[in-house]
Amino acid sequence: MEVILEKHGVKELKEALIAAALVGKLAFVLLKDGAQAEDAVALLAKMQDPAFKAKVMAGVQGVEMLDDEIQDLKLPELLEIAQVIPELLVILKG
Ligand SMILES: [Ca+2]
Repeated sequence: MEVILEKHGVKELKEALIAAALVGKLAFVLLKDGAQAEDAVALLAKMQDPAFKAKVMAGVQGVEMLDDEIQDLKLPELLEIAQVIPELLVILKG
């Protein structure tokens, strides 16, 4: 049972990393020329994108589990989390 919970925590952490990359990338793109009213419009428009919204919500929903998970990370879990890095790079470069 504990193993299942830890696996779940790893999944939440990966989802949170993806959500942070998506939101961070969007904020960077929108705010690099300063904050304008249309940035808020663009953000709202982006939240209408079901794939974007689903990933951000998945990351946000698990965030309360992350404290315990980060304090309890083991090497196999780190390796599993590292598998998310290529997806993060695609988001950040895209
Ligand atoms: Ca802007």
